[in-house]
Amino acid sequence: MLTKIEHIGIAVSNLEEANKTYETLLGVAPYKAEDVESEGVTTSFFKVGDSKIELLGATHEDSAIAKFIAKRGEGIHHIAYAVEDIEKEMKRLKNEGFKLLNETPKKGADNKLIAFLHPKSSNGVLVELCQDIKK
Ligand code: CMX
Repeated sequence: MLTKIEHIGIAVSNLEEANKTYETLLGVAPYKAEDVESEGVTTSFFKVGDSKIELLGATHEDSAIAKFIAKRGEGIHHIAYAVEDIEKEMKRLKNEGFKLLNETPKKGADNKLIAFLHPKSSNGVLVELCQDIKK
C-alpha cells in the first residue's frame, strides 16, 4: 500500500535561483541540500507542514532532469509516495502491469530507498516509491 504523498519533485534549470524563489514562496529555508550523483541530480528539500517539496537540478547533460527540461521545460517532475516495504510494493505493482524503471530499490536523496514507475504506466506522471532507510 502507498501510505502518503512523501514529496513532489520539481525540475529546475538553476537550483540556486529556484531555492530563492521557493524560500520566498514557502516562507522557509530548505532543510536539506544533497547531491545524488548516481541519479545526476542536485536537490534541495523544503517542508510545507507535513508535506515536502524537492527541487531537482541536473548535474550533467545526460541527467534525467536535463533531458526532462530540454524536452518539456521546468515543472513537476514526479510524485513520490511513501511505502513501508518497497520490495513488496514493487512486486505488487509489477504484477499489476506497471512498468518499473529499476528492478531493485536504489539509494535516493533524503535517506530513502527509491524506485520509479514509467510515466506511461501512470497517466503521464512519473511515480517514485520511497521507503525510509532505518537508522
Ligand atoms: N514525467 C512525465 N513524463 C515524462 C517524464 C516525467 N518526469 N520524463 C519523461 N517523460 C516522457 C517524455 O516526455 C516522453 O514522452 P513522449 O513519448 O510523449 O514524447 C516519454 O516519457 C519518454 O519515455 P522514454 O523514451 O521511455 O524515456 P526517457 O529517456 O525520456 O526517460 C524516464 C524518461 C522517466 C524513463 C527517465 O527519466 C527515468 O528513468 N527516470 C527515473 C529516474 C529519475 O527521474 N531520476 C531523477 C530524480 C532522482 C531523485 O528524485 O532523486
